[in-house]
Amino acid sequence: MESSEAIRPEKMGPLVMKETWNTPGGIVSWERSENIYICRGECGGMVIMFLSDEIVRMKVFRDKVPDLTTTAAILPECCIPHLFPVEETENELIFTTSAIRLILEKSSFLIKVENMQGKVIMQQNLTSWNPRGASHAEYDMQPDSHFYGLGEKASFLDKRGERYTNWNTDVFAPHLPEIEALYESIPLLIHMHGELSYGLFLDNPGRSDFDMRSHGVAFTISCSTGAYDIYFINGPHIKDVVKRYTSLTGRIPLPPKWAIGYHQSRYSYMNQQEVLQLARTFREKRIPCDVIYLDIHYMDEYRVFTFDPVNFPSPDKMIRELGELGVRIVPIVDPGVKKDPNYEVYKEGVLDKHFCRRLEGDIFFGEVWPGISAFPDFSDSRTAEWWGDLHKYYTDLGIQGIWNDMNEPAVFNESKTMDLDVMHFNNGRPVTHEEYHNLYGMMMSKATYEGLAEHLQGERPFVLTRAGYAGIQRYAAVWTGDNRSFWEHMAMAMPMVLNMGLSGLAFAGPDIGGFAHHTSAQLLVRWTQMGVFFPYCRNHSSIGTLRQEPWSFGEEVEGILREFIGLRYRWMPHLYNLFREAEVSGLPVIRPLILEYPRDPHVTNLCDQYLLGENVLIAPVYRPDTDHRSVYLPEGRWIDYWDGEVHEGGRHILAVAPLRIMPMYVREGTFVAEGPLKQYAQEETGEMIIFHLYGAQAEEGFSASYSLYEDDGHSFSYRKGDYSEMRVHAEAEKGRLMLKWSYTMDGYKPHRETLRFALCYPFFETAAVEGLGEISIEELDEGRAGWTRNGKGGSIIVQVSESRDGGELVIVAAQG
Ligand code: MIG
Repeated sequence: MESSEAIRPEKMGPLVMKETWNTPGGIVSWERSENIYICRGECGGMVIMFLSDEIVRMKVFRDKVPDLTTTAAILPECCIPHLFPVEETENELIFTTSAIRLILEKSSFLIKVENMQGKVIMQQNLTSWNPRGASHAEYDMQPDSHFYGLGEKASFLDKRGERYTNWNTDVFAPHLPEIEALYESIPLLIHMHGELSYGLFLDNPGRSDFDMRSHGVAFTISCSTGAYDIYFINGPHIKDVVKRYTSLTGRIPLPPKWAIGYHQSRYSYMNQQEVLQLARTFREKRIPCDVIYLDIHYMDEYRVFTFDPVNFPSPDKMIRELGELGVRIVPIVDPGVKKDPNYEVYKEGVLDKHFCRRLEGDIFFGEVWPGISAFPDFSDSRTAEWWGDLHKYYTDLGIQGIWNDMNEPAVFNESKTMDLDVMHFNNGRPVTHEEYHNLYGMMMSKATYEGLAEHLQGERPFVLTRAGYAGIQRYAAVWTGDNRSFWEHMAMAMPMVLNMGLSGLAFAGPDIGGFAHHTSAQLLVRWTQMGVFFPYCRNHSSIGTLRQEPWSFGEEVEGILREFIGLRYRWMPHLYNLFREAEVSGLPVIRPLILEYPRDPHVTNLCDQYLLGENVLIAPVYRPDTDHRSVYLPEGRWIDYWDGEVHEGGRHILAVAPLRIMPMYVREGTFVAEGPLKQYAQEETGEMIIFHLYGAQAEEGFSASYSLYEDDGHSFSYRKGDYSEMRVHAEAEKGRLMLKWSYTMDGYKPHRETLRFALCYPFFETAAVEGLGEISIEELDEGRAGWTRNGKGGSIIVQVSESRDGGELVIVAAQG
């Protein structure tokens, strides 16, 4: 006799069911509950929350009771709904803030956001979901639409015509123009059309898609699981969007200075002697360097929180010796914990239930470097604390920085990651890995950052991560993973890191020189020239590739690299200032021109040059055997950093760029604060500051300003007010240039007796400086007050004694 198995459905042939997409239908009722508007449709509905005049959260719900939770991307203190007037008409609900009007069409849930002039900023046409839990919305796109953001994506700056998936993925050597998913997922899209820009942030850590390619007059955003929880972020400028997005998801903490120095890495420096020798070579050759990375070979058979007893027998001694040279190490820590009952971390993890499990309770095992491994469930604060605490092992050794890799998480299997049905316990709100995936890496880095902070007792930690989700900037710097030593990848690093900057990731950079494949002398030179003006600056290369330390290609190359790495160190005060700005405002350290010149049609997709801060334009050479390149200068007058030639902007110029030169331009009337050349960021050689002023004039109408932030560079005491801020202002009138400076904050006392001002390539000749004598450069170097002509480009240097009361001086131009 047969059993019921005889009639199992599969035997009847494939079951084809039409998958219908649901929409909420028309609004049947709406209510306000504690400043939250709940609009119910025929099925499901939408919650509308105004987080400010400029930020609106719109979350679609399918059940009766809307779920208002957010992911860890959103700062809880920013998710407070505010009350704004709403007006109901026959067809619409109209919400009004001081900046926007949100119009919800009652028959369809169509949403329009207008500015106060009645111009449509955004239109969301169709919100729908299918029975399997995917959601989807469609938005208007204009003929002049341009798209930015989306974090770490390959290809050009403007994402119009592209389609991307957000699903953190470890693909080896993946930087290809067509790749849709990389290691990081930042579901923030910035849409600029005409004079308007806005951002859409989809807070969904499962798989999502942004398609600006397939629909002609519309773009779509969809996700395959979880909630359609979207934030409208108003502009009108991209800058406003970036500031507001980072007010919602957080900004980078000011890194310790050493973390923004030059870093050297390789997969792997194999033993203690090699690491020490490397550090000594940097010092002997006088090439500045702050950090050496330890890749996976430092561990005992890839067990995290161990050192290999043979190749690294005395890490404490090594770290002490490195410390004397001013070099730190940053070891790699992957999430995979080796399955080995004799290994304390594993044992503890199993006994205390820290590893990701299936619903039924069995631990998920996957293969990574250490062999079969288990993966901590960072979604649970209890586990995150445990993991953070384990870092005491490193901090006790004097380590202050950790490198998180493989935290997508990467697993050596078909899907390249954890099985989708593995659970994350999420402090009592369990979700599947499918719904949680993109948060895994960020929660690892969060646990790491918080653990380090705890054990470093007031020192700023540094975490570098490969994977991340929106908000990762609060915990870690991000590098772009396994690029290759291709010129194309060097060029692609620019739009990639620029868009990362627009997506909140102000502290980012690629592997300089390229990771996989073999670098060449020229590629290393050009890439380093570009890289020393990127926020994160690390040379890293893969096992089995040509060596790519700065001295690997003979003396000429070494000399150029020394010069450029040195330049990063001399510009450290300015760079640090920009990091502080990123912490305070969310604006990126390096910027695409479109951020500063949003009305210039030439720069909508310009990404083979970039701005450091607002006013320094960097134009790297990114092709072999090339000694000229075209550079676009936006409006204004620009001064060639190398020879002082003045160029009128708003046009293209042809820059001459032999190997030792990377074209750089400073906008007229710009201050750049420089310090002394140091071999490592905190070298005790004083805190001399030279304010360089480019293209000063002595004619009425000229003025320039700058503000310099300073603190001890390594502790958190700046958060209690131990920092200083100096305002510098230059203003001209009839043949005289007045310089004024004053401390607007003086909670930190820099170690210096004098201050210097250097007028670089001024438009006038100096006859005198009131109250100061003309002396020699040697006398200036001895610390005397006075001024001197430096020769080059007619620049002059003025030195005064430092005073907490500030001061002023007058530079008198020669007649005629
Ligand atoms: O290639 O730890 O992206 O920087 O050197 C697989 C070894 C594992 C990938 C990282 C790379 C690192 C390497 N890791």
